[in-house]
Amino acid sequence: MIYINKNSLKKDYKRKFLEINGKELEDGTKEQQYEALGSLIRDYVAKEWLNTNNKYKETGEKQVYYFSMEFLLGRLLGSSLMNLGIRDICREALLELNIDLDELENLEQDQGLGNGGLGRLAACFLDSMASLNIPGHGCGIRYKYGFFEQKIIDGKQVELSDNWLRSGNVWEIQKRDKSEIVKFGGDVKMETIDGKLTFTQVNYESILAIPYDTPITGYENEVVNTLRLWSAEPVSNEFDFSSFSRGEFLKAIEYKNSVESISLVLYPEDSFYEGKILRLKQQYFFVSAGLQSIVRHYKKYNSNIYELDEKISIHINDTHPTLAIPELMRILLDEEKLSWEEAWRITQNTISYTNHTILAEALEKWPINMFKKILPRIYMIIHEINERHCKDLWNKYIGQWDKISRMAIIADGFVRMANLAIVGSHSVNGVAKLHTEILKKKEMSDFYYLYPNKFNNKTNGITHRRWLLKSNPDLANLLKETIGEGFIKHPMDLLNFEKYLSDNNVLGKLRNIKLNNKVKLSKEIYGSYGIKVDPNSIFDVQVKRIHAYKRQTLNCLRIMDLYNKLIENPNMDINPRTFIFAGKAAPGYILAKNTIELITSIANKINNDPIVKDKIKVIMMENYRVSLAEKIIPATDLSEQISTTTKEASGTSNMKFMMNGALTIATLDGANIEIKDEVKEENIVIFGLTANEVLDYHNNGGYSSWDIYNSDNRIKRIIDNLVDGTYSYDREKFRAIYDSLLKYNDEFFVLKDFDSYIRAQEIVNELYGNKLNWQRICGVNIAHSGIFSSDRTIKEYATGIWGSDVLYKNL
Ligand code: 26Q
Repeated sequence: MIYINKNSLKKDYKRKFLEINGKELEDGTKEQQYEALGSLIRDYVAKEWLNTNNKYKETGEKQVYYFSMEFLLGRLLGSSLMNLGIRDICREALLELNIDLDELENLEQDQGLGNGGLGRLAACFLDSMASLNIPGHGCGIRYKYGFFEQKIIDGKQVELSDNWLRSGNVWEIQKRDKSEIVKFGGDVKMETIDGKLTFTQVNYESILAIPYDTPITGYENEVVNTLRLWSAEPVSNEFDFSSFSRGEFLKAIEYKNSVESISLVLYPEDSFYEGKILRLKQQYFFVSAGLQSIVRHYKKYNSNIYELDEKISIHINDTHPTLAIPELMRILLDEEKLSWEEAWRITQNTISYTNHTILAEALEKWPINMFKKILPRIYMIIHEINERHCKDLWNKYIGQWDKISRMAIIADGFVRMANLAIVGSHSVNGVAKLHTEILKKKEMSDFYYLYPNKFNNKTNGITHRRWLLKSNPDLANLLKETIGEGFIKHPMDLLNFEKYLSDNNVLGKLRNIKLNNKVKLSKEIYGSYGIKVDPNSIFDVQVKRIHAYKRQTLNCLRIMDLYNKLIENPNMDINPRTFIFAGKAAPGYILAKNTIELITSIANKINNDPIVKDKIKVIMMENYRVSLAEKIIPATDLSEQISTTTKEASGTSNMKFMMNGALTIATLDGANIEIKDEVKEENIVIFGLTANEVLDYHNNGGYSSWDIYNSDNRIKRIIDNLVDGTYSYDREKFRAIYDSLLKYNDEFFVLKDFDSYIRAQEIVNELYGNKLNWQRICGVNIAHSGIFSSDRTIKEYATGIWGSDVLYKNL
């Protein structure tokens, strides 16, 4: 909370503008006006930031560090202003200067240092930790290029680099004096000093890690935590031009580039693992820099290294930062000279791990030879961890070699990161109830029976500050008018909204708010793609990464089916629908890219067909990212959460949609199950195979997509449409999708779930016909969304994993 009035803000802003640009505000470009406002806000934050850090030093309270390869923050201007409690007066002040705040906010480049769910979850968690007065900070990589920018050209995805730092970043502060050295390669020298075996890395390559800190403001509570992102540089950046022959100079430049490549670009794959050397270097780079700086800071204010685990929690976001385990061991053993037993106790107590996927193809494992060469000392430590772990297993599971080899950390020529993460941490959690059950009973069952107490569930959440207050201000205002402002600090209070759902006046307002949001999105769509959509049609939305398991194909097939039906019977009575898609495909994921082409081809056909044009439209919006999600989600009537059951660990957009008053059509997968339990069956539309049915097919076989194709005419027709020229002159264009469904027996049960999906969509159509009831359902969804605030999730992490004292101020 910043105490400032409109006039001083105006004065400060003009002064700031002049200081940066050397000219008057009126003479500046919009970009300059944005930059000056951002810098001013960061100045305002600076004092609270310092105070927060000083307070943490004084109280010596436990600090949480969230280690993640990805932080998908999106834009910061609007949310910072909101958290500081000055967005309204800032809007007024700027208006008096003839500047539109929304316009400036829209100029900000998204900070897109993440792929999707996992990266956005990290961002929501930072927001919740700061807002709940929890001393929790982020640690990651300052990629020069974030997640690629997607263009759709001739119906195909084209990737452009995301040069997000091009015009600078007003939010970050470079802290060169807090740099760390990270060591790669070389050999390990073993010698006995004073009777003790010691290990020293020699002939290594040093890389300089420079931290850039971004303030993370809490909501109106004067807390400012830190997101620290590391950038790689050569240790010495100085070239002595005169002493370099031309060849040496070029070599020096090449060297500089190879070092900087470590923090150059975010890998755009989110569910497929490839053992790339550079990715391993990225992982060690930020983990080592982060841990060194944490331990250095700790030692400055604490004399007893043995109490490190009482003062610090390190949480690893999936296995990507698992090297934190051997790196902390290295620091404690080689630098602090602790015994193995003490170092291991501290490491295990300090580290906790979240799993975000059960897709086998996403499990990280590194070839031993590559690993040893890049991280020789770290490999030795993992080897020792594995030896001790396997010895325990031998004693416990006598003769059960299969089980022991499944549980080993090093086996078959690979280092298995998930096994290391489980063994080296005190807590392993899944991200929704079903997901955690699958981890315990199936994927990680060997470990669950060995360490039952390590495993726990923490159902994901989203910050209602960004995803309701900021992205849907009209809805937030209606809630304030009805139930009061309490829900902002206590999102469970949203339940009080249920009382108002018998009031037709409130339902009418809900309807108008949604319609308004739809009108805004329609304008955006018209502006970007020249396509007119009807704001009174059902906005039926699937926005997320493009992946076979998320089944955008199922969505496409039912649109194709509906189109066939409308062509046959143009007078069919349906509520008009606008099908909206958005999402990026990993650049190397051919089938996903093919799916985008299918969507755009369907759009092309349908949007240009006069027979159906008033009934259905299909839109593929380009370059899905946080700031676009903030526009689409509040304008959505129907949220498509149609993954193959068991495959989506949780999903988080499902929560954002319900919070914004959309109806969900869903399989019983991930957090959809918990959403259903909250809103009750009559306020969500469920279809498809259950988890047990899917697991049963996996275990026992018995599914044939051919049989379905041959026995259902609708399905036969649309599958044939993929290759009969209906959607492309090039009949081979969708062959890969066709083959995945028939030749490869439809791994994700698209055809199996088709009929039940169509029937579910018919129910949606009927529900929409009764306007008041539809609004009531949307209201129930809003009222029950409080439990999916990441504030609830973070409280559970704080009390259940990091140590309840982390939260003591709020208890
Ligand atoms: C791993 C190795 C090499 C290259 C890339 C990766 C990689 C990168 C990102 C693997 C996975 C990811 C991201 C995964 C992800 O976003 N998972 C999602 O996490 C959400 C938050 O928990 C869940 O809601 C989603 O269900 C889950 O898919």
